[in-house]
Amino acid sequence: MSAMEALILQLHEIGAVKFGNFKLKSGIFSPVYIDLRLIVSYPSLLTQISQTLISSLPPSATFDVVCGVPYTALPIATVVSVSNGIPMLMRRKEIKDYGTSKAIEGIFEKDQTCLIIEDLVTSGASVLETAAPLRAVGLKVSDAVVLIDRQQGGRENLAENGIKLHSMIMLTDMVRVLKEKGKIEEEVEVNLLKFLEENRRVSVPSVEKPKPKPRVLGFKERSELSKNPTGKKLFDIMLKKETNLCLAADVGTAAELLDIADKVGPEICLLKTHVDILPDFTPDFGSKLRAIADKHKFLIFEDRKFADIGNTVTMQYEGGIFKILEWADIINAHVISGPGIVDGLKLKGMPRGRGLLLLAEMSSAGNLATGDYTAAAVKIADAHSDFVMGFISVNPASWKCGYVYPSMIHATPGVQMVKGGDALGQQYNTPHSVITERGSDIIIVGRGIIKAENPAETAHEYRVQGWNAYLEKCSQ
Ligand code: 5BU
Repeated sequence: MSAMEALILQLHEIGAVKFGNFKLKSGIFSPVYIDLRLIVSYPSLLTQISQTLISSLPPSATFDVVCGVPYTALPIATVVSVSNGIPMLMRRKEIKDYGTSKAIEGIFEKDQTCLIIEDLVTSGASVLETAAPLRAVGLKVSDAVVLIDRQQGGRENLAENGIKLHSMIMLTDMVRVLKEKGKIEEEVEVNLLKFLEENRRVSVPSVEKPKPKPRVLGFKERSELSKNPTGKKLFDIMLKKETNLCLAADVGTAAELLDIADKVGPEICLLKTHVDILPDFTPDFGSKLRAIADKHKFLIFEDRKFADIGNTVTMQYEGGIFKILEWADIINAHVISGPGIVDGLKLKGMPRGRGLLLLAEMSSAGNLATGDYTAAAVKIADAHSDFVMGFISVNPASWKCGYVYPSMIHATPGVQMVKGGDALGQQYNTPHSVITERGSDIIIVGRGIIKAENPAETAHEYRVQGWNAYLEKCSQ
């Protein structure tokens, strides 16, 4: 009996392979269910699996570190690491909002190659979820090894994302061996082969091609369409610097803000401020930030979220302690008070060539900027396209009315390397999803960068992800 046959029989023996009618994570019903979580209770089996996994790899699959897909493959990866003396990394499913906020735990060097270890692959989605943060921190991911391949498109979906899948056991082999050894009836085998035939490819949401959209215009063409000078300028900066990253510089003091602006400046097209959170704000803050912005060629966006009637916002924009009009290229406003707010802000901003982003959507859970409200914001923007340069948006690709506005810039907050949220309702999507599937132009990243150990390096990673996603979108 071969090692593979022995392994299949043992897995069947411990009840890790069950036959019946089971609903899978992808929603489809399957005549077989494989639960490899049980293997932690069988140390010698776990050791055997871990050893065979590594020895089954072809010589072309070279790597420096291994990373198991959480959670079932973690013990497998640990045993592989320990018994072969290969360092391991761990991917967090949820990123902490305190401490270092790392998605990847462990020590590695940029450009090292990481082998992903997985227990079971159906569509390959879980492997891709682990590959994304590994790649985001600069690791190369070209191979993944799996104990059981359900043969439902995982190999193809991973190949499309540059990952070669090596599998120890194919589901068809497993069924054949169990049938040969008299563990299952012929009817079960026939049933299963029929199921596999009908479910050859389970798609992965993140690698699914977006639905056909009108041709995607690039920033160059869109800059020509923009009627607002700051909108044009922002398109041009994005193109020239090859970045669609906006830093949300929510740091504790003005001094820290100026410091991070200088460090992260080369990576960004836009720096977003909340000037009213700075305890050491002084009247020269604007000119100091402007000097840094000019040095690194980025624009300044004060996320003031004006919401009052037209007459009041003119005073809030120009006056008070902050004198936002003096130094912010871009401001934003809610449309809750109606179009008069745009008229008010325009009165002050237009003569200075400033630009306005309307809040068409928000990133926080349960927010009310949806449906008709979003449509109303788009309508107001359309009527004031000389001053309104774009939107704060979350999913403009889903707008029935808005996505057709290539002259408008769509900027999205709530972005981190891994989908998730914070304890106070913030919701995060990944740069790739925001730019490609959700149809935005700019990723706005705050804590993902400012809480990182090295904000400039991390900003660079976000920039690469955001820009590559833009290029991918344009090439479709
Ligand atoms: P974060 O640390 O990446 O969660 O910061 C997000 C920033 O974007 C923060 O400054 C918010 O005030 C801002 N923001 C947002 O998160 N969601 C929204 O809908 C809008 C702004 Br509008």
